Amino acid sequence: MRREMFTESDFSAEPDAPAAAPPPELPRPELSQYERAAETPTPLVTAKTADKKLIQRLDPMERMKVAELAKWALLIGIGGLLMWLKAILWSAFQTTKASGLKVGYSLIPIGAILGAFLATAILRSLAAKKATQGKQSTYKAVDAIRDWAVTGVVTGVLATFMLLIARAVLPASFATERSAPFYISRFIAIGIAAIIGLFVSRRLAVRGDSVMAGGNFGLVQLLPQAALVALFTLPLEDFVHGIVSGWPFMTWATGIPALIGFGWAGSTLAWAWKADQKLRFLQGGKQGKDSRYVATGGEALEMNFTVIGGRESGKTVLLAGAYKEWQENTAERYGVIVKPVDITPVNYEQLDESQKRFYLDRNLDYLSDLIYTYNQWPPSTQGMREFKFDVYVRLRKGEQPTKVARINLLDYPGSLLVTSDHSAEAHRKYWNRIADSDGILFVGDISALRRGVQEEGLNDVHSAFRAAMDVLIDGKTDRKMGVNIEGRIEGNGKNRVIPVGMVMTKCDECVELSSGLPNHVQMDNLIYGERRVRDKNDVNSSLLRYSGPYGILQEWEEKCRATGPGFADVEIFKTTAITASRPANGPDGNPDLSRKFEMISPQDTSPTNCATPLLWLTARALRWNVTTFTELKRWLLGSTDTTAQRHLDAIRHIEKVVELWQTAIEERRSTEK
Ligand SMILES: Nc1nc2c(ncn2[C@@H]2O[C@H](COP(=O)(O)OP(=O)(O)OP(=O)(O)O)[C@@H](O)[C@H]2O)c(=O)[nH]1
Ligand SMILES: [Mg+2]
Repeated sequence: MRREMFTESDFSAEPDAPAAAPPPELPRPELSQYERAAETPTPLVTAKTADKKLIQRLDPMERMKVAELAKWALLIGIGGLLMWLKAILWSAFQTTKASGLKVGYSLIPIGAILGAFLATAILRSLAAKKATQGKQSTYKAVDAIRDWAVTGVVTGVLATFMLLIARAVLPASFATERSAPFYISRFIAIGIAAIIGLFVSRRLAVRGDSVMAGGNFGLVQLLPQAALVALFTLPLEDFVHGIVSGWPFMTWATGIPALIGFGWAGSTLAWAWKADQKLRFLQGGKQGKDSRYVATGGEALEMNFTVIGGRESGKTVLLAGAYKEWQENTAERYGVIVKPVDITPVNYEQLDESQKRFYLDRNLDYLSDLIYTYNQWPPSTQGMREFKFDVYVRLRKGEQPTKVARINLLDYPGSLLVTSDHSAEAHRKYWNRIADSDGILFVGDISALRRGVQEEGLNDVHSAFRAAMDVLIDGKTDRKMGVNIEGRIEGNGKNRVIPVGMVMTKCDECVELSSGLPNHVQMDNLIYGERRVRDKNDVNSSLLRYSGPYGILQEWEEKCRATGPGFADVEIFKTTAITASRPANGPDGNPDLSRKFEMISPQDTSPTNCATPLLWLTARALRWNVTTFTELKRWLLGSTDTTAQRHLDAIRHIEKVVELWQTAIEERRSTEK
């Protein structure tokens, strides 16, 4: 079935589709050797089971939750300090006659904060539809309070100064408490200050979409809002004044929590900022390039993924299968859209054959057509090539999808890992790339495992897996992989989590021939492999190590616990690029189970689960790589909607889609059969 070579004419001419012969009745395979092990395998310490403290330290999304609390603490601290300030001013003004009035001045900011709150609430409810037209408002309470506080403090400070100046220059009658000129002058002073206060808060709020701005509605809102703030400030000020002077201990009750709040918020921010700096360094800084990092804020995060697998393990076909699944829009239905970046130049037709070949090799459209329309396997990969995809997420119906990630995915000849006929330069490039990966897919060829072929390369592939683990965590390895692997300046060590997916390819070969259903027992037994007691010298050791791909994940998890982040973020995927297949015929002309399986016919050929590992990796790598504090100003003054929140929602959304998608595939498969 496999045709090593193909020519351009394969595409112009109609392919001669093989007649879809019904698969012959085959004897049930002898499965006893694969019967499921009685013992449950030793569970790994994964991101799901790891200590909560570890996760909090390493998961930027968890850090962000803590940081949001810090934002509250900061705001409450500022509020408390203002009240305290009032007490200090109170005693300072005790000696003067008009103490009540002056104390009132010291409360203007608090009155203005409450005034801004009421003004926004009233205007928003009056014109809510207009203000939020077309966009969902998801401002967080903490950001709204921050905006009111900014308006209130600026308004209060300005108004206080204006009133003090007015008192000095205007006739004494002005200062008579609760007289008409008193109210009018205060209204004017606070009104003007509120316009400036609102304007300042709008300018400070990143991208101008804070609660105060109200989108296009902003300018219209400014004047009535300022008038309302001025109107509300006086009674609210009196109200707070009443509380504070009625209960003098309130000054302490606000002062002490304010200081505690500031202290806690400060140290939390420093902790999170430091963790983010380390992450940022590991994302790109390690190789001296500072460009490939992202702080949450709507820009797509550029990530490097690398597939590690031996010769003919199914790396390229897996990608073509993933592309096919994306094309069929299974993902679009769930709001995740993957768009390959097409690098084909406009003058493609004028290129010579070898140049054309270069671009065709990098075109997933072409590779997937080859399999799904023309029933041919792609030729084995000759050189390193990078496929680029953009991942978009649409969180709500009718909304423009947001680009959340650019994925650079490296495909290369598997022979690079098992033979020495590649240049030292190719090896060097490859290992540097491993060191610079944000996520890894180990490829396990279930066909080779099923047929029990110890392909010459299997040990070399395992060595390559192990060398990659060393390089990712420690930045160096003692293994010679055809080249002395240069260490990075620093491995990810305990500071960054690298998600690893174990992708089992060619799972169509584990099938119950009589029913045509996938044989999961057989698959699982191949994935776990032989059981071995971990430490033969320790008779008490009941820990089991497995010889199959699961054993590799056990080693990765051990490595993560020894010198890495403390747990492994791993997942196993069972995939097939063709779903329906049958064993190749033996010399006697009958299907021979000890051989590789072949495609049946184009109309029956479709991938199953090929896209999920990549989507999973995208969600997980996004999760471990977003940073909050590289842009402190944005975090403090930006609205959560456009910055972190959108990114975080996207991560959760993709994670959910991976789950849904896998269930949908299972369901589709069971109804088809
Ligand atoms: N039955 C079955 N066979 C598959 C599947 N995927 C790949 N194969 C077989 O495995 C062969 C190798 O697949 P590739 O994707 O080219 O393998 P690769 O890992 O990219 O190999 P190199 O490029 O040489 O490193 C194909 O030619 C098929 O014969 C699958 O899903 N099912
Ligand atoms: Mg390949």
